[in-house]
Amino acid sequence: MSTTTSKKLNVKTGMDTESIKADILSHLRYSLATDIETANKKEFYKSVVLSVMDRLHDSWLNTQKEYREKKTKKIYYISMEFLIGRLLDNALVNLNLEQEFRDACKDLGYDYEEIRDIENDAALGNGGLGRLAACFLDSMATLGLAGFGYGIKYDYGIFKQKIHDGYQIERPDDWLRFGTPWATTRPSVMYPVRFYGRSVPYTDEDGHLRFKWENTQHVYALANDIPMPGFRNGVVNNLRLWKATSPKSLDLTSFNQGEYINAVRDIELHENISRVLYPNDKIFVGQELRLKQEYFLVSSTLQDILREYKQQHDDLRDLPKYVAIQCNDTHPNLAVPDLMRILMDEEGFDWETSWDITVKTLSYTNHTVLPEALEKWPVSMLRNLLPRHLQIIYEINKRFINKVHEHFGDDVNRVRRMSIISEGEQPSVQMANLGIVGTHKVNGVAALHTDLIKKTIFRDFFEMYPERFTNKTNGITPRRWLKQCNKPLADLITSEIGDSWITHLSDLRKLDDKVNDKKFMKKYSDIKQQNKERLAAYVKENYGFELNTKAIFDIQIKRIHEYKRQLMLAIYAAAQYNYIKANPDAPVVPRTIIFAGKAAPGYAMAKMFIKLINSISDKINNDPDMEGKLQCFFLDNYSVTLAEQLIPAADVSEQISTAGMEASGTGNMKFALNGAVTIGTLDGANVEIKEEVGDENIIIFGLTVEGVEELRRSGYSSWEYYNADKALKQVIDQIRDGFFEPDHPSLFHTITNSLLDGNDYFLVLADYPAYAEAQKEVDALYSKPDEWFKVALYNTARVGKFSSDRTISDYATDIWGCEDQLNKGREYQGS
Ligand code: CRA
Repeated sequence: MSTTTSKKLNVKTGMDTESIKADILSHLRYSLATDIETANKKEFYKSVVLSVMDRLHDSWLNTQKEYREKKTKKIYYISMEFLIGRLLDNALVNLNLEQEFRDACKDLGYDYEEIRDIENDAALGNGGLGRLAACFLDSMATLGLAGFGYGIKYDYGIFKQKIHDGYQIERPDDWLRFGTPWATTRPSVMYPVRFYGRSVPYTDEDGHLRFKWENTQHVYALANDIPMPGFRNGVVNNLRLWKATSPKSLDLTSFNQGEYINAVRDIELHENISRVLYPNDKIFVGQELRLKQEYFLVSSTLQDILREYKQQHDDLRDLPKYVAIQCNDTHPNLAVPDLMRILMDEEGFDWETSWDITVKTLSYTNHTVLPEALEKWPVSMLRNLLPRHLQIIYEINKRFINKVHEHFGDDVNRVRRMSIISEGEQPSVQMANLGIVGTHKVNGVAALHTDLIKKTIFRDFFEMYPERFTNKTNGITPRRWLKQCNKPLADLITSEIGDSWITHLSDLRKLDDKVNDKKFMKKYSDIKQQNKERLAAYVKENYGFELNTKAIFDIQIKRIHEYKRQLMLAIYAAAQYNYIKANPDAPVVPRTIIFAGKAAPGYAMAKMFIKLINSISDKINNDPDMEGKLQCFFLDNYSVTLAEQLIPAADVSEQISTAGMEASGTGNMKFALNGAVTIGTLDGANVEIKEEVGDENIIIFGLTVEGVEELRRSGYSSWEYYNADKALKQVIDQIRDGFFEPDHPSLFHTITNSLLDGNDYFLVLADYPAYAEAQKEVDALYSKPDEWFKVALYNTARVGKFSSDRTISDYATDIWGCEDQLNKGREYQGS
């Protein structure tokens, strides 16, 4: 290498402000053909990111090289969703270059925050499941695991939510309109993904019956890579997102002009596969395009994994030794028949060998017990789209049913329940059953949830394969969810106990001792106040609404769903309104209730909840009697970026699902870490949060899982609860009679009908009295600020267990067989 090139290379990777400035200017000129005088903010942002990328590329390449040379076991996390949000802050935190980039921007005449805010969220997910995948990528890189994400590069992420006249309106999320500088397209990494055709039998040279999948049509999957840096450890892993493109060579010579135009137009059809993320959270809608997306992801990913593998290893029988594949929910579970197909049809292995490799390589995570979420693909659809896979699934099922007979004897009902193919009017493939049979580990996402799947939806399977089931309680990355989103708190903590907590979150326990340190506690509470004011400024600027920063900030942010019971908090808000109206002179602890969340576009009831919340909010916020006492506000277009603003400002975290329905929750962990007090049911990971923070530091109310069962068994009647609680009855009557929507008094009948005549499946009325009592506890505690902030600090100090670093270490040890990688000293140990 000549000295001039190496000098140039050095400039590109310099870690000081001056070389960063030089690179930003150079990218403006040589990558974007503009200059500092004429560039707009978007262009400036782009050249900032390109300069960050320059500083990632060496580590990115070196990390991959090291994995190759050392033949490190690789972990592939396949997911239809990666809700990664913005990447700039995250990259700079992990590279330890925040200050340098801040200064560089400033010197060049830009405010870093303004530039950061140019970035669109990469919102390639619906909620918890997708955000979990993003936290896992951060943790895998930080722990130095060779962990790779595989997903789809949707042109449109989760829709943008607008509120018009109180109603949700969906708008396309055109996040790639100006491209994204984070993704590198790799023309050399492209695979055909086949569909349709038929399975053709033939006899091979050894006289064995084999099958070929013929007459298929195909699209191409093109790799786009996004770097995933670990926290200050030089590791950069990869998130590979596939984009659908049409077949390379259309033979245009044979076309007349009309055919030519049509052929070009068909390109659109092929590319539709990666066009848009399905916006449904926990509801299975059996659309063919979605099935195509799932197979598109699985097929391209397996081809990529096996190509890589073959470059380094000779014998596919060793696959499970060097490769672990985690399926995020059942969405990628076609990996079971597809890996079988490749091993048998393309690699020539027999069934038993292929099965052994497949089961040992794959594992699957279950994220919900809600029956309507479980994927069941119609056999007819599979037969058309993936005939060879369907044939393999039938064979898997046949062999499995034989085993069930061996294990349980002739128990027809059990066989019916366990069959991968459900018979009936529309026979379908139960993707969860396929996942349990075809993988070596199935995990739930919180202790309670794992117990539940063993006892309920997967009970038969648990009895047959108890060793397959394991719990891996979810976690969140402390880099994004404390260090980045709550810098003042992160800095305070670091100044007291050092910064080892960033990668060893349990070290926050050292803060336990600070509860009696008045000076520290003053700073801790001041930071909460500061964060509330920061949020208030944002709301003022964007909505013209003034939040009362002296009030309790009581926040519920998550997808809108009946089981999450946003309705219960809305009823509480209305009941408070009524109370204040009736008792104008009574002292009240001021409260500001904040909601945010999207409803699936086809989920009418959830959309009605949004309208109701907005109607109640209007009533409250426009009544002068509420001033200084009560506010209620729905923030539109909930996103990762909005969560980063809301969570640090919360006093109260609402985690109020019907017990047994929220598999884990991860927002609950983020709030607790940032010092909000949880009001919640004994559901999902709330149970474990309570164990960690202590009973006195969390406000638990309502029915337990057993209580719910018992109540349903003994005959629940929501009318009884309605008649028994005056305040509750008053609110329900108001909702029903048009008090909140006088121009359209019957608007909310679907809601009140479901609560009363529909007998309130989610037990809102049953839990309401206990909830209202719990809210009184919140008021009482908040009235004693010293007590309140002690409780808050115990939350911050004691939720170390919920670091996704811990979750990933558990996966590495119990599922992926790569615990040796955890101890390679690649971890940041604190400065
Ligand atoms: N909606 C669960 O409901 C859980 C996440 C991540 C969910 C949450 O309680 O925290 O997964 N389930 O494990 C899901 O998506 C398909 O099921 C979720 O995000």
